[in-house]
Amino acid sequence: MPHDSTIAALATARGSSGIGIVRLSGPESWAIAEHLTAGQPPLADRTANLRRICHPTSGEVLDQGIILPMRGPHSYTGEDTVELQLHGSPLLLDSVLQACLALGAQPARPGEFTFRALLAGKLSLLQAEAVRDLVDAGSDDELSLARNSLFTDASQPFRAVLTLITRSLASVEGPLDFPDQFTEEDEAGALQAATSLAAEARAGIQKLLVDAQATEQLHHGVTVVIAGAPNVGKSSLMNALLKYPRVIVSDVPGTTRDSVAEEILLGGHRVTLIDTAGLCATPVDTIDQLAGEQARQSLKRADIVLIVLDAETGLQPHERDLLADVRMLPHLVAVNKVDTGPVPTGLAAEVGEPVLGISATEGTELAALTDHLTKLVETATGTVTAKQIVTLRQAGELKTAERALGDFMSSAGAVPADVLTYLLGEAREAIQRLLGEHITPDDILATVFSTFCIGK
Ligand SMILES: Nc1nc2c(ncn2[C@@H]2O[C@H](COP(=O)(O)OP(=O)(O)OP(=O)(O)O)[C@@H](O)[C@H]2O)c(=O)[nH]1
Ligand SMILES: [Mg+2]
Repeated sequence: MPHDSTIAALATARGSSGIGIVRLSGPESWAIAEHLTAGQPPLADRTANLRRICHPTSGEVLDQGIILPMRGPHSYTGEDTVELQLHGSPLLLDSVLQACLALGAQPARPGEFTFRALLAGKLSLLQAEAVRDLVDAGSDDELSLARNSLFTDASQPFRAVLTLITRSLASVEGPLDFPDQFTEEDEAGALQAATSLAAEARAGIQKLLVDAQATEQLHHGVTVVIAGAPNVGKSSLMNALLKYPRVIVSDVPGTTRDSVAEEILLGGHRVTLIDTAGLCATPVDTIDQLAGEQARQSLKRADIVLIVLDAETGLQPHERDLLADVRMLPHLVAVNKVDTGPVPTGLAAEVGEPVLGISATEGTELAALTDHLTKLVETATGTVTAKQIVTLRQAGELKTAERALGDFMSSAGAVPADVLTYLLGEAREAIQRLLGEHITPDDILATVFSTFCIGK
């Protein structure tokens, strides 16, 4: 379905970079590119054309770069497209984008290039979602699953479910459509067959819903909370793990107030690291109390707790309470500041488990700490391995189908056959919508492409 409008957007991330790309798609994209390169040789299709890009009215040279024009339908969107590969200055790229808009292009909406590719039949809806997941992948696991969805036929398990539902529906509809040809016994047999097909479809859906849950967990990653008493070096450790000075460190106890979260990759897994306020025996004021409450809230979100003790002070009474609170969670006890003296004798026995002596400021044993933490992260993610990405939208449709199939199975034989066909029809439509069939472009725009970045 060709579009009348031509869209333009920055296709690379904002910010200074070696190269930045402005992308055009639609019927006017070549004309716009030729206008920007007026007075120079015409652009050759599917060829890297080195050209000066000039302002359409003043003629000022905006940049010199590679222009890559592609005639539709042999392009990502299936339309005429042009990519302008320019110097990666945000101001320069914006000036070229503004020039494209001045020549009649419209600013692209989020995901509009991929949306056009979908409408042109270049991608399926599942592949379009996989493009978004690929771009947004925050861990190796998400990246490889998104690649699988994009480059292999990810629709297969959904289609298998759809086939089962369609066969089940045909079984129920047979006696309705040809009542003369079905004895009562045949009818009972047909209903029996329909029920077992529906049960098989439902089991398939339930497996996919497990993948949906695993996908969600992959997107959220694993949360590691750094906790301990004031001044033990939690923030110093946070900065050391992040490898840059993100949070304030000082020798004043109570420096950290708000919990601070940052993402890192550990063993290719997405990890949210949270630095918290020091937990003290008795808060000295309201702010101290509020900070302590927020730290406890953060601890409730923890998949893994990294407890920090201080080699100089040993184990304090309120640290025992913290240890008791997290004992049932995956955790790791680090004894910081070993550069000032060794881990006190008997501390591990007092803690009741092995401890790791580290120095956040000197880097001592931080590699061992990272290894240990990575293993805990792997254990936390290992239990939720997704076989394929199942997005929230897809999970919503799967749940609708699962409910309808459940209703069908519990009412088969007890309600008129047309109610049963209605329920199976509902299940079938949900899976069809999931696959992008029987769904309007407006719905697709609203449910899928609103979560894309601009320029994709
Ligand atoms: N010698 C030594 N000092 C450290 C080490 N880690 C942190 N410190 C010092 O200990 C003090 C407290 O460090 P922070 O990282 O702010 O401690 P914190 O646990 O975040 O403290 P609060 O935010 O107040 O709870 C600072 O003076 C740090 O320089 C270490 O490994 N060795
Ligand atoms: Mg701190």
